[in-house]
Amino acid sequence: MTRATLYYSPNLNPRLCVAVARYLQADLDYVKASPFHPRQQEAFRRLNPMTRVPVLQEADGTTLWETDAIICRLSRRAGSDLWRQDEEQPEMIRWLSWTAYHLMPAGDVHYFERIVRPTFSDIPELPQVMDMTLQRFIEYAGVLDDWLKTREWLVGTRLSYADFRVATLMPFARQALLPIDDFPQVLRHAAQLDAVPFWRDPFAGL
Ligand SMILES: N[C@@H](CCC(=O)N[C@@H](CS)C(=O)NCC(=O)O)C(=O)O
Repeated sequence: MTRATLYYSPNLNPRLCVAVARYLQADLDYVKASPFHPRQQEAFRRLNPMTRVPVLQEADGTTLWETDAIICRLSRRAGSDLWRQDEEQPEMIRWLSWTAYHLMPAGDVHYFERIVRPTFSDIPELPQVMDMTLQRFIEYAGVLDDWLKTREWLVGTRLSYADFRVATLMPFARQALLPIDDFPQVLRHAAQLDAVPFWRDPFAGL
């Protein structure tokens, strides 16, 4: 019987998805993909109408896209409470939502302009856009830093998926010139995650 497949690339969300899937010891085949490549795009659209990774393709051919949904399924399948099922679930979802609507839109502009765009274009970044999103990133990193002042992990007293989600950008933050050194609790939290299996090198051996 064929196994489920996780399609991924080295970029932000697929990196997160591979790291957490491997942390959960999910029984998957991992397939590297380039869904934006003109030769792969149309075929990939059948897996995900957004033509993006990650995508989980089950053994029966059905697909699930969006990192958070994939991790929800893999966590349930593993019988793990990384994706909280109890009274801590709303708190976990608070951080997933906050990351999607606030932290990531501010930070991923810097990831894209400083890490991704230079690989295919020399169009310069727009200073107004960089300044505005940097100010937002600083404000939101401050919120996270304050929260972590009195907590080891984001939700309750143990690692949850929220910890991975808020740290999506962290492995790329210095290269993206995001001022994370101004946020000691965020750095401490990132160092804790670095000690979690697969977070530092999700692609080892794939
Ligand atoms: N909201 C989606 C975002 C998916 C997405 O934007 N994926 C990007 C990478 S972060 C992608 O597929 N880019 C093309 C590539 O990596 O080759 C999720 O959380 O999974």
